[in-house]
Amino acid sequence: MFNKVLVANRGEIAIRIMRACRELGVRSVAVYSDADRNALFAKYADEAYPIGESPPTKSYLNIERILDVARKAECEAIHPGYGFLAENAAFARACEQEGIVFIGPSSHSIEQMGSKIGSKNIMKRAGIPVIPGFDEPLESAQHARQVAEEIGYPVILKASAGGGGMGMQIVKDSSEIEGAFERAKSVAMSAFGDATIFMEKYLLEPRHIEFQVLGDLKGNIVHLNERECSIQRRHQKLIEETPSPLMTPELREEMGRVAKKVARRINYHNAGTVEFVYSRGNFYFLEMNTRIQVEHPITEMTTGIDIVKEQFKIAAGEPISFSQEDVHIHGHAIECRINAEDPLNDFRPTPSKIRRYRSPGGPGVRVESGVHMGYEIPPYYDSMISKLSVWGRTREEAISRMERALYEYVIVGVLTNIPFHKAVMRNERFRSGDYNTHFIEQWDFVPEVKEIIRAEKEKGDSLASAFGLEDKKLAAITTAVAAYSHSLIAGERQNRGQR
Ligand code: MV4
Repeated sequence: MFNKVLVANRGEIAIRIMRACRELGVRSVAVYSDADRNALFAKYADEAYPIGESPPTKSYLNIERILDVARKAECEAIHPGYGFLAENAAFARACEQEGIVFIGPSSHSIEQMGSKIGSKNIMKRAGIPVIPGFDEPLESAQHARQVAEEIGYPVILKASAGGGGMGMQIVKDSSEIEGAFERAKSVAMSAFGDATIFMEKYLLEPRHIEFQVLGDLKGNIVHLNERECSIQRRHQKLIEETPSPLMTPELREEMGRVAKKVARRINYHNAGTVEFVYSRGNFYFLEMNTRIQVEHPITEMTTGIDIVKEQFKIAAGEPISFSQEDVHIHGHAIECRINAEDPLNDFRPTPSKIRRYRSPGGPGVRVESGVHMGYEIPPYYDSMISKLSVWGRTREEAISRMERALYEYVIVGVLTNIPFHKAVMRNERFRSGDYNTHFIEQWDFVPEVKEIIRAEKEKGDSLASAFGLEDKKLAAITTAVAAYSHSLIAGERQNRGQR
């Protein structure tokens, strides 16, 4: 096992990785930007080094600065977390060339899965079900029009260098195809520096099901079951759960087999996620994420496997210590991403200072967070405050436990999406398990969120209101003390004046 590992990330995932380090007896090294100089993760690490100014391009995306710290601190390995450089093949290659272990797959695997056209053609040739479409670059709007006629509307345009849905254009009929083609290309170029786009049949009522896989350096591959990730907004996941409400043992066995076939086809090692779209009884390979994912805790809660520690062990050359038969699902887990954003204002980010903070606890509750009381949420990075995950023996218990945990979550001073999560947990469609990726866009949630916020204020329907009450009393006392002391001072001045 490594002696010292550099964690090339920040916030909650940096702490999560450092927790695995601490349990494995591995020393952790943090790198932090100017905005994160007082952040919790930098304090948690055994060593912490500044790597530049707050904007990610000047810090967390600066490959040279990060490798420089790794050399100076004599780190044997680097864990990239997710986002930032986690799926950057050049970074993985730079680590390989430096003789520093990149805790993740080979740079070749990252490259292969980084091209959506490329990965789709690799999997198609391996007999893996892929979404019907035209899996070559679209040359012009005219070419797109002709291909769409062949595929049949609705179609979807996607960036080959993309992922996560950015720049996707759903096209309902031929009147929209030229505009959609131009928009898709310009977003692909601006977001990924590569304007290559392709086209697929748009699958109706899609559900986003992903399988966690682990591969070691000896070629062993296991999957750790699925996660349902269909509750997204503008391709930002908000709530994930496992097992998926749509899953049957037979379907899980079949999708799990295909997920392992995908990983094996590219000799994948370390943790990865095979994404599928499920639509009307069929599932299709979508893409493979070559990193640990935000939502990994719910898989850990239902399987008992520490995925981050497995990443360290695999990268250190150890074989996976369990077989597929050893992987069982126990109970049900749900994750809510707690973000500093305003659900009543189109989820716009609301970075500010946390004045009161108390995270929920009790049976079956796990909070991964990088914040603390008094923490100023910087505007430079994503708006995530924490991930609240709960476990229950059944889905119903997990939902009621999530409602209880959301009631307990105290974050005063920052507008968060907690009231939105409370509304989802009460939503009949969600509770039935019969939802798809259009769930949020098809639901007018604002009135329900407003009612929840009103009830919190008026009926104290959240622990935060108790703190708020205390704040009000505190404010009243402070005002009274201030008034009293002013009167004393005024009195003294008057006495002095009379003498
Ligand atoms: C699709 C799809 C339906 N049909 N492709 C691609 C990126 C991934 N994160 C989501 N993607 C999808 N690709 C075809 N041919 C549905 C999704 C999809 C989705 C699409 C629009 C809005 C939200 C979505 C959430 C999950 C999956």
